[in-house]
Amino acid sequence: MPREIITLQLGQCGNQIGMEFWKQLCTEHGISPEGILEDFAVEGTDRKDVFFYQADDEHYIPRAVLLDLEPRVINTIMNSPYSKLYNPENVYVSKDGGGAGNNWAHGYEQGEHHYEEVFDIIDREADGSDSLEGFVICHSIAGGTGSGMGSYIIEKLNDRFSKKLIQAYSVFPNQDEISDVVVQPYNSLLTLKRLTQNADCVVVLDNTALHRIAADRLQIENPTFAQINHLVSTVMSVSTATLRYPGYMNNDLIGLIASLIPTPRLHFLMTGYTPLSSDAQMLSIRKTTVLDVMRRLLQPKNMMVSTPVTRQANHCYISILNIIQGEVDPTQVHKSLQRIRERKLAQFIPWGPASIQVALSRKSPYVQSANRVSGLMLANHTSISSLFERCIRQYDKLRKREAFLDQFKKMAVFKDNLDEFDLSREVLQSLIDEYHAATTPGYINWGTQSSFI
Ligand SMILES: Nc1nc2c(ncn2[C@@H]2O[C@H](COP(=O)(O)OP(=O)(O)OP(=O)(O)O)[C@@H](O)[C@H]2O)c(=O)[nH]1
Ligand SMILES: [Mg+2]
Repeated sequence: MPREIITLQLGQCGNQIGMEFWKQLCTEHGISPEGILEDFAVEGTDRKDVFFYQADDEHYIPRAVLLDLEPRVINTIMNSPYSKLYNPENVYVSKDGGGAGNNWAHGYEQGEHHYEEVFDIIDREADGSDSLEGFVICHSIAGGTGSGMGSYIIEKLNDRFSKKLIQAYSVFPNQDEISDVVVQPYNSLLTLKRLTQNADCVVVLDNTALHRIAADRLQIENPTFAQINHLVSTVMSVSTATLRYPGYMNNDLIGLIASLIPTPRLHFLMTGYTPLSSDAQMLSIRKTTVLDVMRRLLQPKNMMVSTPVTRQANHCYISILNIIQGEVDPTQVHKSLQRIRERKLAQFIPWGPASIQVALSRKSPYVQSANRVSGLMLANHTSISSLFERCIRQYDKLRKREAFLDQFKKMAVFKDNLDEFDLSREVLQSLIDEYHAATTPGYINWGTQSSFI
């Protein structure tokens, strides 16, 4: 039985990464930009119906909802070769068209304002699936629409579809560039509260790390969003490969999440991918093995999250899932895992089983790859908390100066007081504390002892 997943893409970033994701999925499943199955793909044993459904005339249509408060990005999609792919009834652009002006509270308020229309679309999509497993949200946490309207929608999804999973692909802002979004820390903090409380799993896509990888590893001097989003769509497509090309394990989202997230709040995942194309040039002169791939996935430089180089605290892995594709001899996997264990290449939590899980995934027969073996690591690592610590530090600085609060006070959420800020800070601080606690054996008693340090 298909376990369908509905994708919601919000704001500029959400729609841009969403568009790349659908392009990639079409290529992998042999679906043309107009949604027609290519002749060479009719015999496929892949599972297209998780992410697509078929219209009366057999066109494949993404289970996707495109939302924005300004028309520019969605217009670009609607003027691209992929314009006929989407169900036009699932494309929603606010009529005022002014965007949320990088203001979380504005986006949140607009979410409330457009609630009926947006949830009509979502309900229709949900009714159209046999066995809906959950929702995937694509957005950035730093702007106004993806963060604010995204927050509102995540809360409502949680209320209305309480038994369905919510997974987010959340883009974190680039810390290396001077941001034009000065209120980024406000927006991020408020969004992170919802991602902590209302999502089941968040795949963190960190623009800081993605830019560094593009610059250092792919030798692209000033990477564009299109180039960065190519990395993002690789992560998104490989992380859903086991759902689309089912094998023995991780065939549904719940299985994937359950194997990575042992405790409910610690659900922010890092990713790593290898080989990147510049590595591939090197690979042409030698043979890649599963061990090479798995070892490389454990190197910080391959991680798509910018945690500090000097590893303070005793940060460690809570869990790891490596999705390996290509020509792999399963006995090599066992040997590689043994080697990694002997050499202590990965430090695990002291309160649970320390193991790297490996999913050998089939991949699209229609996409040629230069590499024999490639791998994506999905990792639950306690050092993700350093991103949240940075967010709180930046927030505190702004808040102390009461900077830019006026534009927030104009919105309903903050009309009477600024409690929502304080509450969000508390939630995020407690998440950080929990990640630190997870590095100690005493974590099993977390939450039961009030004096836990
Ligand atoms: N990786 C990536 N990041 C993006 C992209 N577009 C925007 N961003 C990042 O997203 C953040 C800004 O959020 P946007 O998505 O532009 O904002 P929005 O959700 O449309 O909200 P408003 O425009 O304020 O209504 C910044 O941190 C940008 O660096 C993209 O295509 N790819
Ligand atoms: Mg926008």
